[in-house]
Amino acid sequence: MFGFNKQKRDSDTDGFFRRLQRGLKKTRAGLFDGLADIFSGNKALDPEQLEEIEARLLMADLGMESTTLIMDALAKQAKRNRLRTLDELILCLREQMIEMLTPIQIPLDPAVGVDKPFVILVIGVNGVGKTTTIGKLAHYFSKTGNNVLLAAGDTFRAAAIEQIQSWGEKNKLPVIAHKHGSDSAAVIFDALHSASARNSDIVIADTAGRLHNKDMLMEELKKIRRTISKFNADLPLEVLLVIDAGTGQNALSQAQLFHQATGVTGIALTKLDGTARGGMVFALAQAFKIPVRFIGVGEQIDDLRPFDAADFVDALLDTQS
Ligand SMILES: Nc1nc2c(ncn2[C@@H]2O[C@H](COP(=O)(O)OP(=O)(O)OP(=O)(O)O)[C@@H](O)[C@H]2O)c(=O)[nH]1
Ligand SMILES: [Mg+2]
Repeated sequence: MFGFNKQKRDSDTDGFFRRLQRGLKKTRAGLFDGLADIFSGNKALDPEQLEEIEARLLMADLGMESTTLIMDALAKQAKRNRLRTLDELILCLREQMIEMLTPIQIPLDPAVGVDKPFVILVIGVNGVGKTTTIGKLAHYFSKTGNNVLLAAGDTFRAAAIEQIQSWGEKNKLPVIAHKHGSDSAAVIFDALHSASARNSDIVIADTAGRLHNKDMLMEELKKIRRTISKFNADLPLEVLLVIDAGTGQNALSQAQLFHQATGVTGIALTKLDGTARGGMVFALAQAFKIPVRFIGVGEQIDDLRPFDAADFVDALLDTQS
């Protein structure tokens, strides 16, 4: 609609952006469908009309804190008689939303540590896309010249080992695996040894999906973390929490409980090509300030990109083409 950011995209990125835009369609519809009727074109929105927008932001999972911040900005604009059209509203939302998400746009940089390898421990509830994200991450980091090794740390779910091995084959990368049912921490310890021997740059470790409210499983994650420190307390470690973007407000309790158990350092948002609930990113950003490192918009090896606040907001608001 507005054409921001357009010049910086090539056709590949453009395809990615379109999928993101389609994935966020439902959220966008919830925010804007039928909203044009409340604008008169020459008068700014009144407090009652602003309430309608507030309700829509809350419905779109933005959470109370983000919604309040946005509504404060909108109220200021309305006072200056600037909120007279839907386009003016969208411009104001765009500015506010980008401002909110920019602090969590911190790319994952595996070159930060002195010691090697850089370890990425991938955690999250069942079925959110952990193993698929690992396949995509392996591709992403190999492409930029890193030696990547994978650890089949999900020893629990049937066929989980075969699944990560198949991503290893696709990426032509080694996968360290033990038997089904064996100790997950031991697999990861073994992978770290192997990575040292091979001089690998990055180890990406899978873990079994677990419910965030099951104490025993969360204890296992703590044990994995301790094992990594035992191997070398100075290893740079990213604890990457994978969240399904279709989740809505439950994402907040997932983030909270995983963060309590393991100290999450980054988030990967998956399935943004499906029927995503984009508003929850704002709620997450306000509540935890944990960087969103990557977003996934599909099941293929190349369907992962670093998170970009402006792109995300433009896809959500349709302020791009
Ligand atoms: N559309 C879409 N599907 C995805 C995406 N990421 C993962 N999936 C699909 O989601 C399903 C679950 O993905 P997995 O990677 O196995 O998820 P997981 O978190 O490892 O699952 P568990 O190990 O069982 O906990 C698979 O069918 C994936 O293909 C994505 O970004 N978009
Ligand atoms: Mg898995």
